[in-house]
Amino acid sequence: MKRFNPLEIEKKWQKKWEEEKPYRAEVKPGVPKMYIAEMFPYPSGAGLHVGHVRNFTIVDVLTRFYEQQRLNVMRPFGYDTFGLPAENYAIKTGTAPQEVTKANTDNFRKQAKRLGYAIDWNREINTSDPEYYKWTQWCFLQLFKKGLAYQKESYQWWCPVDQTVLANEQVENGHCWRCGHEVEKKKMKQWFFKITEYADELLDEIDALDWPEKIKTMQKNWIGRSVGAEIDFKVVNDAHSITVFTTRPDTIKGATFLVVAPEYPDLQYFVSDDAKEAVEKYKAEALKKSEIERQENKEKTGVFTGAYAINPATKEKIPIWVADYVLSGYGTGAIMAVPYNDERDKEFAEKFDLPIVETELVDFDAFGTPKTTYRMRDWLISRQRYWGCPIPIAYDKEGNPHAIPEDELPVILPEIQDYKPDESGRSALAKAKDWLKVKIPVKDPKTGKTHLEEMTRETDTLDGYACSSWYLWRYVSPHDKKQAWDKEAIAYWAPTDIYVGADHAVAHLLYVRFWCKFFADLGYLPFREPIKKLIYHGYINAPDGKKMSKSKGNVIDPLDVINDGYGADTLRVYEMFIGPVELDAAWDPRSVGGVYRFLNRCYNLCFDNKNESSDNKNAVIRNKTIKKVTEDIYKCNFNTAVAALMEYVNELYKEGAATGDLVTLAKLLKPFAPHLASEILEKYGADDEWPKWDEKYLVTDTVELVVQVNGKLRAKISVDVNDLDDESKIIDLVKSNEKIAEYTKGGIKKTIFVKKAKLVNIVV
Ligand code: ANZ
Repeated sequence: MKRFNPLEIEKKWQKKWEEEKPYRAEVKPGVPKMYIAEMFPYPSGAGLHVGHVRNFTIVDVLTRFYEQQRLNVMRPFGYDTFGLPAENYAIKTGTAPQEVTKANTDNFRKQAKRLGYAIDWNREINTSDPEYYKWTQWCFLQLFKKGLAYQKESYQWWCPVDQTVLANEQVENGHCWRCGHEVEKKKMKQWFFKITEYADELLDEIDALDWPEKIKTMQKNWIGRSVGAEIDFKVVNDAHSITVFTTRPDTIKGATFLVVAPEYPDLQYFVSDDAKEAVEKYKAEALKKSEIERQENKEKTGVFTGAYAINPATKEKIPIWVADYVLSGYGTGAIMAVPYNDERDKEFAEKFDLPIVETELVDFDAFGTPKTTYRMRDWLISRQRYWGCPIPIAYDKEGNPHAIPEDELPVILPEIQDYKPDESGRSALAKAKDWLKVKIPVKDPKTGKTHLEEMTRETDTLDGYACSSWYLWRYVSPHDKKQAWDKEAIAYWAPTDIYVGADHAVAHLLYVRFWCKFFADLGYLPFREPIKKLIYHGYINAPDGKKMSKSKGNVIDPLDVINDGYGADTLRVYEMFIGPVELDAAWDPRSVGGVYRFLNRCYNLCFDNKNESSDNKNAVIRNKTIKKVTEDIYKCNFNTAVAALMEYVNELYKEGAATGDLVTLAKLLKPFAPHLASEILEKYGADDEWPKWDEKYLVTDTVELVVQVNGKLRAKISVDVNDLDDESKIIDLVKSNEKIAEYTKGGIKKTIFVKKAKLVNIVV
C-alpha cells in the first residue's frame, strides 16, 4: 500500500499549478465575481511567520470555496515594501533598500508558493516598484489639485531614534510604534491629507458595512463627531477674542473662567508681563507630555495668564488660565470652564480656588454659532525618509509648491550611497544634489505663456499608508501603463468583496475609505465604500500564550513545520483548526501532529478503502457534513468546519465508505488541504465542484419528551417527531431508557402519554 507522503504530493501539485496557472483571473462579463484579498504584508527579512499563514490561509480557503462554486474569483498578491526597517538596515550596512527588498519579496513569493495558495501570480504588486508608485504619485497630485493635500506648520510627534515624524495613529502611549522609544513634539512644516473633509460620510456609512462591530466602533470613536457651538469671549483690554468650543452652550452662565491649551497660538498676545515666565515654563513642560497623558485623570495643573475675558451671558470678568487638560488640536484649543457641570473643570476650580456657581441654564441658541467638531485630525502624510514614495512636488524660489507634471511621473528615487538623514532632519534625498534640481513649466498669468523654471524637489516622501490606500484598485489592472486602474476592470471586480486582516483597525481601513470617496467624487470609482466584508482574525501566540518574538526565541517558523515532513496541508488545516477565527490562539505542537494524523487517515481511507459500503448508506452523515462545512465557511467558522470533516472521516471508518463519500470528502477538504484533495479527486477522476446537500436526508427533526415517574421528572428523551403519532412505539422507547428502567424495576402500574405536552407519566 502507498503511504501518505505530503511532501511528494505537494511538489507534484505545485508544479502543475505553476505550469497551468489555474488561478488566473479574467474579467468575464455576466459571470458573478468574487474579489478576495488579504491586507498585503510587509516582507521582512525573517520571511513568512505563522501569523501570515493564518491570514493567507483564510483568504485561500475562501478563494477555493467560491472557485469550487464556480464564481469568477480573483485573489491577487502584493507587498507593502516601503518603510523603516529596510531604510534603517541601509543606514547601518549601506545595502540599498532596493536590494534588500528584492531579496525579501523573492523569498516571500517562494514561501507563499510553497503553501499552495490559489494566487493569480500575474497580479503581483510591489509598492516600491516605480511601475506602482508612479500611480501613488498620480493619486497624490489629484488630492493636491483639489486642495486636499496641503502643507501646514504644526507640532508633530517626532521619534528621536528613527528621526522621523509620526502620525497620531503611530504613537502608542507616548512611544514610537516601531522602535518603542519615547516620542517628542517638534514644530515642522508637513504635508497633510484633508480626511476631515469626509468625516461625516466616513462616520455615517459605517453602520451599513459588513464589518466586525469592534472595528466599526473603533472607527466611530476615532472620528469622534461632537455637536455643539463656538462662542466668542472678548479679552479685557485687548483686541483679541477667545473662541471656545462647547457641547453645552446652555451652561454658559456657569462659565466662571476660561482655559486655553499651552500651545494656544494667540496666547503670547494677552499673557500679562508678570505671568509670561511662568506660562513659558508651563508650556515647555506640557509639550513633553502626550495627549493621552494629558487626558489621564491625574492631578490638574495650570497657570494663570494674568488676563481676563468677558462672559457674554453674565457680562462678568472671568480669568483666563492655561492648562494642559485642554488639548490644542481639539475644538478651538480653548474652553469655557463650567465647574458646576463639568467634572474636570470642577477639579481644576477646586485646586486653584476658582469660583463655582450654580448654573442657570439658558436657551441653547442664544449664544455662539452651531459647530460640529471631530476628534479625527487631518492625516499627516509626509516623512523625512529616503525609503518612501517621493512626493511629486517642487518648490520655486519663494518656496511655493508646484506639482510635477503628470507626464513626468514617476519621480524616481535616486540611487544614493549614504542613507542617513541630513543634520537638519531632512531625508537623505536632500543630499542628492543633481536629483534635487528640476525644471517645471510655469504659466505666466499675465502673458499666458509657459516657461521652464528651475525648482527644488521636495525631499519628504509619503508615509507607507498612502501606498496602501489604493492598492486594492491597482490589483484589477496591475500592469496598466496608462492609468492607475482600468475603468472596465474596476467596474467588474471592485469593490473588494472580502478583505482579511489582523491589524490597522483605524488608520489603514479609514484611509482606504477616504480615498475611495475622493476618487468616487472625481468619477474614477463607481462605488463609495471599498470593502464589503471585513474579516478580522486573531493572532497566533507561542505555546505559552506569549507573543512570538525573535528576542524571546519562541518563534515558530512555518517552513520548519512543513519541512519536518508535515507538509503545507497540515500547516494550513492546523491554522484553520486552531480556534475561532476572531480570537488569538496559542500554538500547540501536539495538535499539529493530530491534524497530520487526520490527513493521513483521509489518505488511507481514499487510497486503501478496505471497507467499501453501498452507495447510499452514509447519505445522512454525508449530507449533514456538506451542509455543516458549507455553512461554517460562509460564517468563517473554519475550526468547526474542520471538526465536522474529522467527524465525517471517523464515521466513514466505522461504517465503510462508498466512492461518492470519498469524493465528497475530497471536495470539502480542498479549500483547506488543496494538495491532498487534488490527489484524491484525481484518483477518482472527479472534478472539484462544490457539493450540494439534499435536505431530504436531513429531516431528523427531533423533539424532547419529558418522562415522569410518579409525577417526578426522571428523564428527558429525544425522539423523532414522526414517532409521536405511534403511542406504543413511544412507550417502548421510554421503557427501554436505562434511567427509566431503573426507576420502574418494581413493575409499572400505568403509563399515560400526553402527546400535546410531549410528556409520559409512569405510575409505579
Ligand atoms: C462647557 C461644558 C459644560 C462642557 C459641561 C462640557 C460639559 P466632547 O464631547 O468630547 O466633544 N472641550 C472642548 N475643547 C476641548 C479641548 N480642546 N480640550 C479639552 N476639552 C475640550 O467634549 C466637548 C467638551 O469638552 C466641550 O464642552 C468642552 O467643555 C470640552 F457641562 O464646554 B464643554
